[in-house]
Amino acid sequence: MERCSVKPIIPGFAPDPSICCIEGTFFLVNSSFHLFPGLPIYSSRDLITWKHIGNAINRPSQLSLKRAGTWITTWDDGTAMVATGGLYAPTIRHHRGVTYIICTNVIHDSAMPGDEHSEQFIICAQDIFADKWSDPVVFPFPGIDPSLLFDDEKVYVQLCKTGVTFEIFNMEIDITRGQVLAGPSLIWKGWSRSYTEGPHVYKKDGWYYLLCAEGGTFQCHMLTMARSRSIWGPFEAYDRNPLSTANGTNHYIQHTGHGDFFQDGQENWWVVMLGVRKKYGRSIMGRESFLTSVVWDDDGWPSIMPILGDNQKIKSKFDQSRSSRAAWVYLRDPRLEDYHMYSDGQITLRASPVGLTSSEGAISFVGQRQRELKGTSTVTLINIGDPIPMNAGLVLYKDEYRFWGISYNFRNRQVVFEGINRASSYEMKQPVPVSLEKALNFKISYNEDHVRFFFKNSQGPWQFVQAVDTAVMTNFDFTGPIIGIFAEGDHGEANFKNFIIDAPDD
Ligand code: 6LW
Repeated sequence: MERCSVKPIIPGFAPDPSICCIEGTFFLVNSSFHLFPGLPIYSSRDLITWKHIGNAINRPSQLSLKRAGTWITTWDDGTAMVATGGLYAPTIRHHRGVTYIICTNVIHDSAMPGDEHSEQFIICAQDIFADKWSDPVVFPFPGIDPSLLFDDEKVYVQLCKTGVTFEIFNMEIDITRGQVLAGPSLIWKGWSRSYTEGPHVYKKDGWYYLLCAEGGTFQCHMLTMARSRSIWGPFEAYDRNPLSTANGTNHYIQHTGHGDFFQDGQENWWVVMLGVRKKYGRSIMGRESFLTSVVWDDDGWPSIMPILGDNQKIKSKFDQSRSSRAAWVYLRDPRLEDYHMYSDGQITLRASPVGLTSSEGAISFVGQRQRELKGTSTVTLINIGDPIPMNAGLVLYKDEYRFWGISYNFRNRQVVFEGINRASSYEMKQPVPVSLEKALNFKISYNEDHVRFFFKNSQGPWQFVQAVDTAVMTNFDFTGPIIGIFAEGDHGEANFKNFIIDAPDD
């Protein structure tokens, strides 16, 4: 296996990237599924240093993620795919001074598994740094992955119609009202005809180039291309497809696919795409965003430079300001009045009657994306004297079926490790009695192989409670790890301080 230093430009839970360049600054957006705020926006001026500057869905009034639940599909070979509803595969584009994002809200009914439907929506911003995005203009279409093309005076949307097959449709819309003016019409079934999705169209030298992801978002993932003289087709497939895939290689970066081309203002073409860092079958960070260059040949078709690592010229530096307001995430539709974040770093959570296994309801949970493959996260739980019916602690959370946490049960005076992965039949609970204290410290320490859970009293050394092999944390999934604090119980408030995420391992 190739071990190399290649790094994603956006590490940790950053799938389905889309990018646009506005006056020399690049803006990248990712899917965010069940997280609020949703649709994180990252910016860079040099394609090397990236910073999380905001989130396009940042007011609960914009849309509801109440039904962004998770569902599990078990394949014939026994492996499980874990899919989560919510915000899928946004596209970002800039036109005549306005920045647009088009996206899908996948609504999953946990009461009726398999019953998903989707709402397409468009939001816009005049000043992307101001983090003020409009309310969504919603339009119905049974699919995912919408993209936008501004073509002279017309605006086209390309989307993937889901169902038994995944195929690409095009329609003309009125962008201000979301009204369909022409179409939708089928324009391409795909090169492999397997999960043809993630379409984006680029106009170049009189051609409409249609970039798609195919093969499904896991090991068979790829990027393919077709072109046509008309946006309505017929599209001719490139005879050297796929443009890019990691399938069949032993590279560290696997599952590469779903991507977006862009130019840097100096005639260079690039592609940003998703991939995972995979070691011995584990990809603990979920799908992340990678960058590589694109070269057009004399026949007018592009080649994508491989993301290999050792000879990678592209450097990347991710600047995650942990204290920035943009970095904090909650689950689905949070009750923001239940959280108090003080300027000295103290965080108070009102306990929610529903806990981490719930796919609905406002769960008291707040955290940030894990950005480092190897590190330590710690927090101190204070004022723990009273035996109230509450459990509060530190957790590595992916979704309601998969999390691993260490917490304090106020009523039983126990520290409890709890880990579940219901997609892999893994469930473990380990209580440890503790003497009455005023404060407890929790620690999660991680690398690509193992995650370890510790606690300590105000004095004394860290006490090891449990180690989890990351193999039991990995599934074929859409989301990525969040390190968070939570409080579950009938009533009460949990007070935390010194929440430190992704510190270097000690
Ligand atoms: C997304 C699809 C995909 O809608 O995964 O990798 C889906 N590609 O295009 C969820 O992220």
